[in-house]
This record gives sequence, C-alpha cells and structure tokens, in this order.
Amino acid sequence: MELSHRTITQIGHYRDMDLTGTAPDTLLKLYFQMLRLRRTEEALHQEYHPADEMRCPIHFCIGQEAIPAALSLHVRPDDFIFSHHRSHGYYFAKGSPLRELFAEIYGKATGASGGKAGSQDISHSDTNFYSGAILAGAVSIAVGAAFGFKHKRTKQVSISGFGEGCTDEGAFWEAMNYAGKQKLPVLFVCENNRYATFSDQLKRQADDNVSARVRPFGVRATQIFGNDTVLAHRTIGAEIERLRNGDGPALIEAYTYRWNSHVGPEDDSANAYRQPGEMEFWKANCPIVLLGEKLRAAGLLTDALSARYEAEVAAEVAANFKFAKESPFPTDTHWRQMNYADASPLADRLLGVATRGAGFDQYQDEAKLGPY
Ligand SMILES: Cc1ncc(C[n+]2csc(CCOP(=O)(O)OP(=O)(O)O)c2C)c(N)n1
Ligand SMILES: [Mg+2]
Repeated sequence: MELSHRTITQIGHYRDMDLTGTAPDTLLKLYFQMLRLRRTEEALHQEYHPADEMRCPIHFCIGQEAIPAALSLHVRPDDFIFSHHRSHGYYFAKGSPLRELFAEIYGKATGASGGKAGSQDISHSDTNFYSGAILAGAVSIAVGAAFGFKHKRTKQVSISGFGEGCTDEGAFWEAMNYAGKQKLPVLFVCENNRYATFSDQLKRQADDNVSARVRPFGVRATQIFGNDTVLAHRTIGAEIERLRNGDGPALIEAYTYRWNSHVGPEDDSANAYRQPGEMEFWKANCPIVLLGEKLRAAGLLTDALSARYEAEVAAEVAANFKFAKESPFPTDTHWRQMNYADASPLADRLLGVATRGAGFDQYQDEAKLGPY
C-alpha cells in the first residue's frame, strides 16, 4: 500500500510491528536509544526558557526518534552522515558525543564546532558527522562524499538525512540525478513529517510521495511507517548492506511527525497549519510507546529495566548540562580560521587559488583587519 499523509491517520492504532528476526538485545537497544534521544530533547526543550543560555535556534526532533535509533545501530564509524537543520537525531545516530552537542548549543569552546555553529550547523568531524541549514545543501555534499567512496572502493556509505521540504529544492533533484546515474553508495533518508515550517507538502507539491518521484532517476525507494522502529531498523540494515556491495543509491521515505513547533520551544500552533486529529494520531503512535508495548508483551521490557534505563539517561543528561554550563566560551577567532585549519593542505590549496583569483585584493584587506 502506498503511504500518504492524506490517509495515514486512518490506520488508527498501528499494529503491524513485527519483532520476528530481530534479536532481543537489538530490540532493547533500539528502545534505549529512542529513550535517550527523547529525554535529551525534552530536557533541552524545557531548559531553553526562561534561562535563555542557549543562544541559537533549535529544531527539536521529539516524535521522530525511530529513524535515528535505527540508523545508530547500522552506521560504521567510517561512514558519514550529512544532516539538515533538524540535526540532533542524526548527530545522535552517528554516535557523536552528546556532551559536545550540549556545549555547542550553549556556545561553548568545548562544543562539537567550537561553540560557533549552534544546533542547525553543528559538525563533529572526528565522528564524520556534518549538518547544514541550507535546505538540500548537505544532500549534494553527501553525494560528493559517496562519489569519493565509490572511486576509492572503500565500502563506506554516505547517509543524507532530510525532510520532505528538502525536495522543494532544485539541488535535491540534481543530487538524485547524479547519484542514480553514477550508482553511488548513498542512502537518502527522508523523514516525511508533512510540513516545511507551516506549509503542508500537498500545498507545495502535486503529491506527498517522494519515493515514486525519485525512482525514474535510478534511485531505489522504499516507503515505511516511520514510527515503526523495528521496520526502520530492518529496512535501513538491508539498504546499507546493498550499498556496501555496490548496489546503490537508495532512498527510504519514513512517514513520521514532529510533535513540537518547527523551531524552538515556543508554541507555533497559532498558525493553525496542522490537520485536526493529526497530532493525537501521531502521539498515540509514539515510536517509543509502540515498541515499548511490544517489548512488554514479549516479556523483554519490565518496570525494573525501564526504571534503570530512565535513571541512566537522566544521569547522562545531567552530566551533559554540567559539562556545557561549566565550559568556557570561545575566544575571538579570525574568520579565516573558523572554517578550516589554516595549516591544512586544503587550506593551502584554497589560499593558492585565492592569490591568483579575482577579488584577492579585497581578501588581503580583510585579512589585515585582524581578529574581530
Ligand atoms: C535554501 C533554503 N531555503 C529556505 C530555508 C528556510 N527553511 C528552513 S527549515 C525549512 C523547512 C524544512 O522542512 P523539511 O525539509 O520538511 O524539514 P523539517 O523541518 O520538517 O524537519 C525551510 C523552508 C532554508 N533553510 N534553506
Ligand atoms: Mg518536513
């Protein structure tokens, strides 16, 4: 059955989750990972105001934990993830250190990007995680990385995470065209949550089915109920396996829903953009509740285990806040040192180009200004 936000709420309570073939410890790990991400996001959401110490916009991913949890169990350290503005889930999926996410949001020197990128542009190069606020920008970069992997025959996979709003951009379709033609090892993960800011996909596009439209570009595509974490885990695992064996590219379209505002903890419901009953449907089909019900019925999740998980996560969140709050702010840095290390071969090459290119005089003048 083709999925669509138009009809998905007719499912009522989702009952198709199938645990067969997924090991019990994997199922518990999926549950734990979702809980960690949910509690982390809830804590940041609650702490944002009135303290006002996080001085950057945050696009929270509460309600969208299934895909990050499933991805987190499949990506290898040498794989790359390139995320959009709603970055926390993908950062988490790559196993990048959460305390450096907290510190980044607090604008601290110990943050993943030295406190200067904030939530929606955060990167952690040690773990091969990058994000960017330019819609579809990171998709193109993910395709470039996959091109490198293919030609170096490394069996690494490039993962590109984005929302359906990204497919409003021309650059997205150029990326599909190139990845399909070159058969690149890139997994496109589209978390279709229906809205781009306050705008329904069906007001922007003729259909809310991205999958059908990427296939003619040579991109294999699968639709899934995106709050079924076990299905997400199985689908992502199978696709990554195929990509490592040269059978790419692939796209997974996961229908899901964000519970919070587009950005920040402020309530944006005054814009009245959601459909009646929709929030209730998605909350009733919370990915953590759906998996929790199944795990309890199978005797895998008990009250004691659940309490242990909660305590472990609460301690981690508290330690992350402490680390972020106690870390120092960064000192002034010249703009030339903010995007790359001046001593790197890439920087040398770029500066070499700059000495020959037009506009170099202006560049020199700016360089003389010194740190600001
Ligand atoms: C090139 C570009 N145009 C516009 C924007 C403004 N913008 C930021 S988020 C967003 C909506 C994104 O929706 P979607 O891709 O579905 O992701 P979601 O926020 O739903 O997770 C827009 C239009 C942008 N960041 N970049
Ligand atoms: Mg969206």
